[in-house]
Amino acid sequence: MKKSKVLFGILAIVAVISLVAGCGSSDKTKDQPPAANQEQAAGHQGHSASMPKEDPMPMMKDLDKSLQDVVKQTKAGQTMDAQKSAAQLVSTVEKIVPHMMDANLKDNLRKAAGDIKNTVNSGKMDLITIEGKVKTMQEIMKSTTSHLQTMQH
Ligand SMILES: [Cu+2]
Repeated sequence: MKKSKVLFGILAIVAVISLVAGCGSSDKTKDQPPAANQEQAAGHQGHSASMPKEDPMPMMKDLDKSLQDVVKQTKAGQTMDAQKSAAQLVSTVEKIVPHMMDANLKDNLRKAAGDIKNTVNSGKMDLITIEGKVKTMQEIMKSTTSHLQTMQH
């Protein structure tokens, strides 16, 4: 009588343990990933979850400043400074691009900045050439700003 009760108890415990272990492991893998995705999407409406959580608008101002610097420094014949500003221009573009959802616009913005950088680095920077490329860049920046304004940050 006493012996069979103990045996039943052990069997019951083993059954419960294996049930819990089985359920527990499958629940974990099912529940976690969607929760993480949801958190990332919040606060970045209209944007894909892969975008950085920063506001690209201040970066557009940085971009404009670098562009003005390139023109100023080219006019003053400060080649080294103009090259630094052009490098800054390209790196700011790379920070803005992940926030853009228009592939053509991304491409144009990258090309315009790269074009300015290459011209400044070639050492053959005359003001008329630079100013022409800066004008192109400014047009693309206008489109970029209005494109970014269609999204919430
Ligand atoms: Cu964004």
